[in-house]
Amino acid sequence: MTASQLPVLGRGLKSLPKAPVRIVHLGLGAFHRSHQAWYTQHASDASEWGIAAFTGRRPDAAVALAAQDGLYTLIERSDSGDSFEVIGSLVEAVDGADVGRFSELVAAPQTAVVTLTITEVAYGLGADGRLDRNAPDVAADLAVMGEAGQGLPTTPIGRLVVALAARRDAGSGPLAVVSCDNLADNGTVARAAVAGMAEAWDPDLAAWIEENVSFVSTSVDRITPRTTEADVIEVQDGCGYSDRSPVVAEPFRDWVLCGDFPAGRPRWEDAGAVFVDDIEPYENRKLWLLNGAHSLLAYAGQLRGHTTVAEALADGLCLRAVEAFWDEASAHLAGEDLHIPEYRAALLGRFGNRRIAHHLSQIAMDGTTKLRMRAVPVLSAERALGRSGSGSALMLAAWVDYLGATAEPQDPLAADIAAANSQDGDRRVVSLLELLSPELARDADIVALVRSLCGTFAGGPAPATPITVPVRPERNS
Ligand code: CS2
Repeated sequence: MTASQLPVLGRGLKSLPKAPVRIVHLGLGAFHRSHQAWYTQHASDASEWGIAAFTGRRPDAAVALAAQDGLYTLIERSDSGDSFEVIGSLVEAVDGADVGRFSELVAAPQTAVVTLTITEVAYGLGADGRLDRNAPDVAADLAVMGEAGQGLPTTPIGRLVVALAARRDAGSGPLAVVSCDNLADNGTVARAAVAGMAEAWDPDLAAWIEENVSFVSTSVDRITPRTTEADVIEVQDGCGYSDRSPVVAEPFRDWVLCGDFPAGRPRWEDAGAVFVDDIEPYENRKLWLLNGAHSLLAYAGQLRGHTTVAEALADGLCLRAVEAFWDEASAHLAGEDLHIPEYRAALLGRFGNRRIAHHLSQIAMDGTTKLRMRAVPVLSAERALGRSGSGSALMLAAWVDYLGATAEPQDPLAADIAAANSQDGDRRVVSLLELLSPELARDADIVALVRSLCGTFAGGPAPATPITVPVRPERNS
């Protein structure tokens, strides 16, 4: 049978009963589908909790999924083989530009939870932790929303604020907003972003949000590389149907949540999610050890000519850099429950899974936002104890070198990076560090340390080619 003769997933094939929409998601990408949608499907009350998911920048993912009635195959890829599962918790997939439908669903009384995977940069916060109202996209949204509330915003936070206004107007009562982006204290960050936009638009709405919206903090984890054409073909061959939107993920998954759900939630704990009172240690463990090592490998690995996480980890120089950074970070992770040695050992196994082609170029994006959370806190903590912080400084040096070798890095501060890059020597390093932390950039010892570490990853085992930057995917992995 040729591919075009195969039955298509969702068109009468494997139809699953549809749960009512009670969760609205913003940021329909691979990670949402491998993580929150998986947890929702595996909750014991899954039949009561359907997800309506909206894309962020482009409609493509919604169009492809809608054509399959929201169904898709999750390929769970371990280092010994693949297994397949059809996920049916997405009951509606919609273009994010359809702010009307988004508002209608957020305003519906049965909706209890709004989840977000909108990327770290979409929270639009300045260095002071408050919404930067002068950022061009935020200012454009505020202008278009206007006092009469007529226009349609384009930023995720603008869309959420408009939808929350619709919920207030409908009298549908409280609900929970759950950030699933890799940010420290992401619930507080989401609250600050939403409150900042609401205050600028409609102070009464800001007061309503304060009273009625619970911002839940979470630490999310599941390595989800971008789907390739080979994955589509693998599903055809292995499952005997056509699925244009499979998603690939490692077997490991983790979800730690902290906060209230005033209108209820699925029993995600049945699927392994953990609810805690103090999330910070878990967040830091994940952000520093997993994401920190990822960023280090992304910059160092590409400078050494590698393409994927597994390739970079197999390079002794990169591995030693990761271990040195982990030693520093671990010194600031307290608590027996964190099981740091086991966590580190498990990470080496996860990163080393060669069947997962997790591209370094994808992780390298948005370095200014990511390094502020992945490298700066560890370096600052080391300095506060009077230590050099060379392990974290090496991550910054790799980033500085990567920016010197990359024509057009994807970053919200790309223009500032270009301006900094036009300078030389210490001046260049200071200007780049200022984008991460003005305080660190003022410390002459740190500048000298970072500068002395530049060049560490020059001349790799693979020939150095100019580093290229891919098109930005719809949220991340
Ligand atoms: C990665 C994460 O792209 C990145 O910045 O570090 O997306 C990482 O793969 C996930 O957080 C894993 O849970």
